[in-house]
Amino acid sequence: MTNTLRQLTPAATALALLMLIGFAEPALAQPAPPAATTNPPVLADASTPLSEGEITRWDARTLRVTLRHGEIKNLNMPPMTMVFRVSDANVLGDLQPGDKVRFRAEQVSGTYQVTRIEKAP
Ligand SMILES: [Cu+2]
Repeated sequence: MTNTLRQLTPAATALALLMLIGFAEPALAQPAPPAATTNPPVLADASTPLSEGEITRWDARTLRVTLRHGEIKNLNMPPMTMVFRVSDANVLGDLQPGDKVRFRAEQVSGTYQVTRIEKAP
């Protein structure tokens, strides 16, 4: 696609991008169930691997969870301890500090979010 765009005029490129955005939006919006708080975003589900970690802090009021995590391959992130956001307290369920977990983290509009987290077996 990059090669095709390069041959177009700037105006045509802009038009092509607008069309791409126009086509992409309904596809992104469609699979998201309105109130599904425990499900991860559909697009990331199949391809994004779970990472290992341990909850060190969880604040349901601010929706921030601190994880001591191993490598997060999809974010190209080495092991560290850091704070993630969650969209809803239900994402954590009854998990609490000290729990070893597996989780999926994504970068959502500039912030790191945990979109799925479960107790490690
Ligand atoms: Cu990190």
